[in-house]
Amino acid sequence: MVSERHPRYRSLALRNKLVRGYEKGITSAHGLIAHGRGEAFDYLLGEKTTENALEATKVACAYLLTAGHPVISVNGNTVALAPEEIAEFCTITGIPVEVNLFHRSVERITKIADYLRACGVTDVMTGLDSVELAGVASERAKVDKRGIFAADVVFVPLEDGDRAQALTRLGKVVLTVDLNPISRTALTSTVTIVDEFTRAMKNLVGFAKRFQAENSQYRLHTLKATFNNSENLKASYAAIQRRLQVLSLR
Ligand code: PTJ
Repeated sequence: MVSERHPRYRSLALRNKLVRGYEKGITSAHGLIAHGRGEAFDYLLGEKTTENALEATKVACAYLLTAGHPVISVNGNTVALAPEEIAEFCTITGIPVEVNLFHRSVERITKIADYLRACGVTDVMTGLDSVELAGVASERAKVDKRGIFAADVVFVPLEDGDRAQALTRLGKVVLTVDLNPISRTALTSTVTIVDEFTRAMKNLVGFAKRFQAENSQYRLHTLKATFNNSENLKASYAAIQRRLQVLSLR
């Protein structure tokens, strides 16, 4: 156990979640490495949610709440990091989850689906009855007929660039969370939330509650219509630049 007084408590606690996920057979060994890449970018961003990330989260929420057939695609990292937040978001919005893995195995898919159900997610698709997406050179091409295949809006946090591109080519709205603002996923998605996944999920839950209380379709459509992903990404590059500049002048 890590003491809450440790200056790196939050970061160490997230690592523990992933290691526990790995021990349970939920997270892949590769997922631990992927988290390290994310951490490096989070350091550069100051380990806090930027204004532009919050704006992107708001817009992603607007897309999910106004979609005809939305779906949340989860993997071994996202489920280990924020199962309660995923469950809360699904309960509030009624949006289903699809387990879709890069390092795909039926054993891991089953473990993740069971774990999500135990955490309170009622509608979990496994993609075991799958169809293949064209143009994806990985196991992530195998998607559920009722889920990602049929969806108009897909929320795919911690995605690989190949499939983000393929989903966009298929005309789907792609929403992602990625701490690396220059990844192919970040560059090709409709909305890229450059933020740490657990922080982004908490904010997404907050916005879903607020928007449902407001009940304004006009506000949601305006948020979508006025958002520009490349401008938002530029704000992330600027945030990193500013932070390095401040540090270099100390
Ligand atoms: O569970 P599986 O088999 O589906 O595998 C999941 C991983 C994440 C291993 C797989 O999708 C993968 O290899 O992803 P990539 O291509 O490494 O991309 C993951 C992206 O997420 C990278 O750009 C990381 O910087 C970013 N990332 C990692 N951890 C976080 C993150 N972004 C936000 N929050 C994090 N906690």
